[in-house]
Amino acid sequence: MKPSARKKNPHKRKMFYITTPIYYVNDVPHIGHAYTTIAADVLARYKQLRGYETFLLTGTDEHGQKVQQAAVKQGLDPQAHADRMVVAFKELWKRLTISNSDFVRTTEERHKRVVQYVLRELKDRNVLYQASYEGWYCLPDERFWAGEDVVDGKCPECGRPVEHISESNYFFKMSAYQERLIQHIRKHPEFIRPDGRRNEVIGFLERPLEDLCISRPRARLSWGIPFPFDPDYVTYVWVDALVNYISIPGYSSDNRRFKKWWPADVHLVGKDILTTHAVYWSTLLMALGLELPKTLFAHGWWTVNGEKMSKSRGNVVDPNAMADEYGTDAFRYFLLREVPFGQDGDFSKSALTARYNSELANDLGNLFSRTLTMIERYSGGAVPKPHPKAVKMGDRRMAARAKALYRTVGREMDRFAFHRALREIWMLVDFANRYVEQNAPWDMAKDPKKRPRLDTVLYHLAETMRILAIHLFPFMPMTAQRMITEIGSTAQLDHALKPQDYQWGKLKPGRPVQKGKPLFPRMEPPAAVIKQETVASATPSKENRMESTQTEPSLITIDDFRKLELRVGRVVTAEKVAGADKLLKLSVDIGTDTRQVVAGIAAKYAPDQLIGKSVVLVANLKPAVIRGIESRGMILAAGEKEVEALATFAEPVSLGTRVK
Ligand code: ME8
Repeated sequence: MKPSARKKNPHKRKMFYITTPIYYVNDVPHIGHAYTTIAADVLARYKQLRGYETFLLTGTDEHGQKVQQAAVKQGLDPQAHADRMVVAFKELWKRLTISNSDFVRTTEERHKRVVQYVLRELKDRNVLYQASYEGWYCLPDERFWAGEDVVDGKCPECGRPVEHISESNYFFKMSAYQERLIQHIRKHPEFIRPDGRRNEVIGFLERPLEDLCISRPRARLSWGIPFPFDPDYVTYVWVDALVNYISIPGYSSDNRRFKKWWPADVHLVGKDILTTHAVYWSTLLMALGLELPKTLFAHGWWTVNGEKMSKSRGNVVDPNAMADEYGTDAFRYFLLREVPFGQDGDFSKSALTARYNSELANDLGNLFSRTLTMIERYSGGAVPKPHPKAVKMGDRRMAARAKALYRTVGREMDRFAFHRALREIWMLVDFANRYVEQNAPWDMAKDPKKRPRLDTVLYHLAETMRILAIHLFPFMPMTAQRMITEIGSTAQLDHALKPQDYQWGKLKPGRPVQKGKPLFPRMEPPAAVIKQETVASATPSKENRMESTQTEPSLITIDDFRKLELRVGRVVTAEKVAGADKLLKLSVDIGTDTRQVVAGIAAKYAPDQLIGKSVVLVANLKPAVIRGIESRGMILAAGEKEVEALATFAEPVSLGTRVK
């Protein structure tokens, strides 16, 4: 880079290298694979937007016994099988708008050469030796286990049967690095994340570390990278696979490039493969004299409708089908919003539909569409010019919140807390929705004297949409780019923005807006959700009442009670539900979040009486759909057949406080 060019660059030259696991090609990808890859893409896009030069690497793991067996089953040779399967991964990443910089296949020459170089290096550095080995082998995990580890003839990790094997192999002196590795993990708390996972690895390292068998006799398994100095062996598939992280950025082939990217900033993996990364990979890197990656993040596991996902159960979720049904962006959003990154989560279409309708179609989609409609209707379809003298406190507050997202979203993203970053963004969405209601631009439009105020309000909304779109981009790239364009900005979000683009007031007045189709057309809830319709009503339904008279009252333990997450909330909006006498649709602010709740209290309260009231919200109730409206929580009220009074507070309490 020329010095003059560097001056123009508002950011220092910052690099971000992130990887996903490379997936086995023994089967087609499912939501688990999609999850890791989407998360990596979100981080890469976020960093790129903030001026980093990014490198996102994903790919496929094509050698080894598992893949060979899958090929045999298909009646194909392993290469032909891999060539066929890899298409499903590449197509899916396109479909999910993954912006990977490269895609590695371990059967490519550029990778195989480096694996062989690594083996020679290990030999030259005297960390390889040959020995005969007897032990138990888990074929699906491709791992050896010592006799004492095996539980009833089964693999201690996956529970499947192990085979007894006796053969001569090459071993890597992994044990020699045990102490160094422990020291490294202790000294670098950011190395293994989240914290709980670090403790797991430390726990694993409390036992003596064994050496690692890194070869497989060709006579037993031919589908692997040949040992360069012993034609009787192929490379253990895990060593082959892990090397992808350095082979692609140029280790041993392009030193400048390698120096530019290595060490990786993040290896993103599922918790299933944390040990292979934290222990095998780290010690191999130490043996090669290379730096360790800065962070290894092991995320949690998805189940489906509460069950383990498996082919035999027939419940494997195809990400293509989800993208068809809900759209790519909504699917991406859901995976990262639903579960704190690092924890396990459960996937269900009812949860996806509920979030889709309430957060995307309702909160965000309606806000955006209302903003554009009002600009079209009251401002001739062009972004109006705000009037400095007409700016009020509420406008300043919204602008301050919008500006603050740069810091708050950044803070959460840098901690891998995607769900919290989205929550920060949604606090602005909720604020803007309230802002529309409070300002009622439709009333201002009736009075020509209120023109300056109307223009100011509409400008504030449009500019808020621009800033929202910027922060949403990593999560929902297509939607965010559409928002930006429709609001009349020319920004391209797949490029680095300038720091000032995150500031308030960059949207140019006078630019034409162009309202398109709804961002998220409402979805019919899946049949299973409709069945739950009665759950969130404050007055029990007939069915529920019958059930409660038939069952004996029983005592609950304190632990049962603690399962309830009761929080202080405040009613922000309330309206009647069309066609239902008893129901009101409320939005309840609980500090971190604003919940839409359908409550059976219309016989007792008129909507206006409720606005501003403190209430107790059951915050961890499963979402339900009542009369086609999602209800996320329930408010507590006293009364047998009819509601008599809402539970509220005698003293002021801050929103979101836990009630226990
Ligand atoms: O292990 N929930 O490949 P793999 C969340 N080739 N994530 C899941 C998941 C689930 N239910 N199921 C799979 C391999 N994943 C090796 C990796 S890397 C050098 C070699 C995701 O095809 C998660 O990221 O079995 C997990 O770590 C990965 O897929 C395993 O993919």
